[in-house]
Amino acid sequence: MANSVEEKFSLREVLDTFSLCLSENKEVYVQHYVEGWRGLVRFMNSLGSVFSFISKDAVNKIEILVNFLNGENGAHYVTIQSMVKYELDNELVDLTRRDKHPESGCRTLLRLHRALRWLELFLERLRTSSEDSKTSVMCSEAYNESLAQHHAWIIRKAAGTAFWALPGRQTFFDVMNVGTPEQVVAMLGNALPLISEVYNITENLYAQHDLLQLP
Ligand code: 1PZ
Repeated sequence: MANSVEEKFSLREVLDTFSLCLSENKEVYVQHYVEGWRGLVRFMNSLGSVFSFISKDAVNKIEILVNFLNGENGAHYVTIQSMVKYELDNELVDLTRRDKHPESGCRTLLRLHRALRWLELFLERLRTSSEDSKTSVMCSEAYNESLAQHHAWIIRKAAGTAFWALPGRQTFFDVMNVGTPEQVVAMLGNALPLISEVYNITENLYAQHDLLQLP
């Protein structure tokens, strides 16, 4: 009862997962990246069922990547760098329109990568927020600066509606299960630079190969 696994769940552990993403030579491990996302989805689900259309899409993308990782060419999917090289060298990426490879690892990961930017912007707002700040406002501002630019009107509309259902700042902190607001702020201060680093490395890699607009 009281000490179920659910209750021990803490956003600290989830964000820690992102710190495992980087190899010594700054490559990004797909497995830890995907695990980080699984944790975020678990967190989002605990906020209520209004978010299920968002988490379903994230889960679907996670599964696509896990299938590549566990598939016969899994060795090429160990890092984002090796995945990009393998898929490009073998023409496994639809570059201009979705066609033979509508669910490549590269385009799938790009969707999560864009969402990671939303996360970074949102958590930074949360970190620097005051008691009377509104989570729905922080969330939609972060969304408009990032993901929204890649979403069709109908999705933006649905996302905007879901944001209104976000719990207030204090409840949000409670669900994060990290401790006092001061501890949340400290935890975010530690986690954010790591998330940005993972984001920036991926962004540069995709930019280098001209993959930032994959259909
Ligand atoms: C805590 C509050 C959660 C707010 C999350 C903010 C993000 C809103 C995103 C709305 C996405 C809606 C559903 C599906 C969208 C897909 O069309 C796109 C593009 O994929 P394609 O159609 O090209 O295959 N999918 C995405 O952009 C990936 C979205 C993943 C969002 C994960 C959010 C995780 C939040 C963690 C919470 C801490």
